[in-house]
Amino acid sequence: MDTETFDLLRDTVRRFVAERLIPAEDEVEAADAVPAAIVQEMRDLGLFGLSIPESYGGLGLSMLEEARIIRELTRASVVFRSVIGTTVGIGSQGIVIDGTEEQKATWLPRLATGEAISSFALTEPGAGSDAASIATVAVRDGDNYRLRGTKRYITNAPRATVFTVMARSEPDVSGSGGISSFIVPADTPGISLGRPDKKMGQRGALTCDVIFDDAIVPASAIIGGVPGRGFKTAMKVLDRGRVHIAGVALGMCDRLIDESLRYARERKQFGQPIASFQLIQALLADSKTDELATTALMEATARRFDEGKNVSLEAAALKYFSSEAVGRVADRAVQILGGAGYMAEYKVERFYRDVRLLRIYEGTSQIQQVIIAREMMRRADRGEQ
Ligand code: COS
Repeated sequence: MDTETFDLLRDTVRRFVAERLIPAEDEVEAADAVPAAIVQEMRDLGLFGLSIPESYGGLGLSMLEEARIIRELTRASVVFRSVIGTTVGIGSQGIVIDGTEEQKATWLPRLATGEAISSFALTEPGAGSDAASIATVAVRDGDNYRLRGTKRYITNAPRATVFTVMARSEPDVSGSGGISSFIVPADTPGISLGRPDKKMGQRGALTCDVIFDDAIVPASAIIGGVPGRGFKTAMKVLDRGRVHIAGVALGMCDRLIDESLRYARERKQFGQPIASFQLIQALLADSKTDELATTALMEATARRFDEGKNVSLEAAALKYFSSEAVGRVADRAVQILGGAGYMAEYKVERFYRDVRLLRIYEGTSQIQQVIIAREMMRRADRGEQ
């Protein structure tokens, strides 16, 4: 996208955040739902199509552009981002990266407009960090597969039109090689949803179980058309998703730092604004340093992704660093606001709870550490840095 058009998009999102989303945050928290009118406005702005190629009706943003737009959006409650998050990210990107031409033509134009909403179904009751241990099966039945199993904590499942579902299709192949990714319309008979999950934070972001009880899908629903490649598709999707998450972390950092600074300049103790005290300044300075370091890392990793280079290590490091950094920033924000930081009406309390998930979803911090170290060793084996 040329700079001028991108700046226009960024300004539009910035205005939408300030005028529409931030004022609606309390309503979303109280109702545990994003108003339908806001979801529609997100459609109208083209936000569902950020990452879908232009040839399929999306905005076709680069990774760097997408991360920057997500950063703008998540200055408002991260829950608004979650409405578009799976369609922009993990729910659609399997089709974008590895889908057949027919799969792309069928799904991407509808996802780009937000007419269809996609959701990524990998995690299960018995499989989280160990993604290759999934037990959901896809049993071959003529030209079809029958899906059986339960997926857990599936973001946007209650509003999804389509799931990308990782299931074990090759009974003779153990581990990751026996897994395929399927494109499964949500209205397929045999699919049911569990009760909405009650969460620590991110109220209004919808998650629940998705149960497959002999849901029948055609063999042509396998992403890329070749069975046994689903785990790799999922890993590629997650590599990319981790750069997107850094954009989320940064938007939240920006807001928390704004709130911290504003409060520190207004609040007076001992006859002066608390911002004039060096111990408060140290908290502010550490948060700003975390934000700047995350920005540098995110921009470098997104550029590397856009150059077509492998980012498994870099994206894991970025996700690890950014999610831990925003956790520190949120903790300091509560500390700077003191008693007010603990009170719901000052909003920082909500950010503190919401931000906790970033260190867990799309791979825990500990899994990112594992990926970083393994990739370091692989690169050393190949004589690379
Ligand atoms: N891109 C492309 N291919 C990848 C890949 C990536 N990022 N990561 C792994 N693969 C490939 C490997 O190259 C290997 O291929 P071969 O069999 O041809 O050699 C295959 O996939 C299996 O990889 P690996 O042996 O590393 O699999 P593991 O079971 O050891 O994977 C980790 C371990 C931790 C990397 C994986 O389970 C993981 O990412 N877990 C976290 C999952 C997660 O983020 N869950 C969050 C919920 S989903 S929102």
